Amino acid sequence: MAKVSSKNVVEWPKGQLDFSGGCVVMGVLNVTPDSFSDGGRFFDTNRAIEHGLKMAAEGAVIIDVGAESTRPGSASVSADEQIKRAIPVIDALCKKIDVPISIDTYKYEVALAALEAGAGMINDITALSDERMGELAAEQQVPVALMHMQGTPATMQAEPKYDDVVSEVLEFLLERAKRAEEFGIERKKIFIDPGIGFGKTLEHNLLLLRNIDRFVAAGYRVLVGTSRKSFIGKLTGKEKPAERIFGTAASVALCAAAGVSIVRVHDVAEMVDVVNAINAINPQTIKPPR
Ligand code: HH2
Repeated sequence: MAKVSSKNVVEWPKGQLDFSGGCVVMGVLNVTPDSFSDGGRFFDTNRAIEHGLKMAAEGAVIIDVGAESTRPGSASVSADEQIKRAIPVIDALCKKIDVPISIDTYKYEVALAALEAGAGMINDITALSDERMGELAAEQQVPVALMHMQGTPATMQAEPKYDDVVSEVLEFLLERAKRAEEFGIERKKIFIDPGIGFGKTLEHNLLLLRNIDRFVAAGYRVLVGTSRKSFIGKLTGKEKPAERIFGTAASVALCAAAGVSIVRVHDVAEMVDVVNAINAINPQTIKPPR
């Protein structure tokens, strides 16, 4: 069994995450009409709440609520509309379960409303491009996920270019993580995320995953979202996102074995099995942040 160390438990006023057993699962809850893999399925508030409860029962230790699709080519959704979609769901889930709720947004007003409704984490795909997000997370002592993206969702897949994708993405994330610490966010509450599929070709995604140990060794905890993404479709020939579960499982296993702390997934029950198995086989990979 893995050694239990208090360094492996992250606690804050609204939640706790325990990494002493290894990698943990974040369940994706898209309260959107148009997300790439499950658009429309959980747009209805009651259905979204039910799905959040189901994912928690299946072993998700964080639920990531998003109210704007950021799939390639998508347009941005106003803060008012995101609030209208996400807040009733967050409010209900916080009353029913202890699992921390993360808000997937880069809009300050949405993050603020979500935290007021009980959310306990901010997942920002623009890695605190709005400085108020950093101040908010520091003030409320909540964890943050900082993701790398080249361009914006509307244009990011047009022609992604890097000289050295791994070094450039890592350098960007370390710079943003340092900035987050300067805002007053504790290092143990910062998760860096290479942003699989966000301004990346198939080869870029493969290089990032092949070198995910470099991110793990960089001094911060790592979060990775590969679930059902189009690169899995390209590798497996599976057109429909819902058919990409085994391909997703392969990438989740690789991440968990490399010491990634959180995997962000749609298929919670299946990926909990994957990480539990890998955590048992590979307990030595658990590395608290320096
Ligand atoms: N991927 C998506 C959305 N948010 N956040 C982080 N930190 N990392 C990711 O890889 C990530 C993310 C895209 O997936 P999904 O939410 O299912 O799709 P959509 O953006 O179409 O709603």
